[in-house]
Amino acid sequence: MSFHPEQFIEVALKNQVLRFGEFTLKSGRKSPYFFNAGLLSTGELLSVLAEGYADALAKHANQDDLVIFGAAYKGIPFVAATAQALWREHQINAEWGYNRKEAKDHGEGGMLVGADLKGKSVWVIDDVMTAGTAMREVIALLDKAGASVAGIIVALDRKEKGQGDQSAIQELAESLQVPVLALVTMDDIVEYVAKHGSQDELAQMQAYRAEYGVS
Ligand code: OMP
Repeated sequence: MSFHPEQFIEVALKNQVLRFGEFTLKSGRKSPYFFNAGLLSTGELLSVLAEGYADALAKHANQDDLVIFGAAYKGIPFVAATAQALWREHQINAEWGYNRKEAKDHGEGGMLVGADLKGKSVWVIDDVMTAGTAMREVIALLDKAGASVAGIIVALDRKEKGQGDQSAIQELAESLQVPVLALVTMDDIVEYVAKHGSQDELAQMQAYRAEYGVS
């Protein structure tokens, strides 16, 4: 299956990756839905996601010297699978790497694994963007490693306010002056719920979007 937002939402719901209910987010916001990318835990689901990232990168990234980076922990399998999908589906031989959360003090040591990032311009792959806090930490980490950001790609853009009135994605795209892409957005999910969900779910999603979302 090639990547299609509506089909992906359907598969995500079937596998409990996407759930409706009451969830407290990292930002403290109380959300009527949650996307748990950790449950993309079969070969098929991981392949669908990785091919989605790879298609978007093949379309939007500079394919010469492409370097992709996954932030620990969830970004690690995603970046590895995406590097494979880029090669298999697009014959793009990207370098890839990731960080450790704890520095290794023996062997090769350090916080970074894989591609040497120093002086490189790197695409960051992550699961979800809400207020952008996690992504800002990744950017600081890359900065410390002497790398710059070429672009950012996430599976889900919740299209929520970041530090100001713009969405976190808009803020990052503006401050870094790089493309920030998403495979699926909150609007795709609302559209899906309007077609296939209950009135109650739709009302809760719309109320949440009115409070924290941006148009
Ligand atoms: P921000 O740092 O606020 O952008 O939140 C992004 C992070 O929140 C993700 O990397 C996840 O760890 C987590 N998250 C989800 O996984 N799924 C969601 O639907 C919402 C969140 C969240 O807590 O906002």
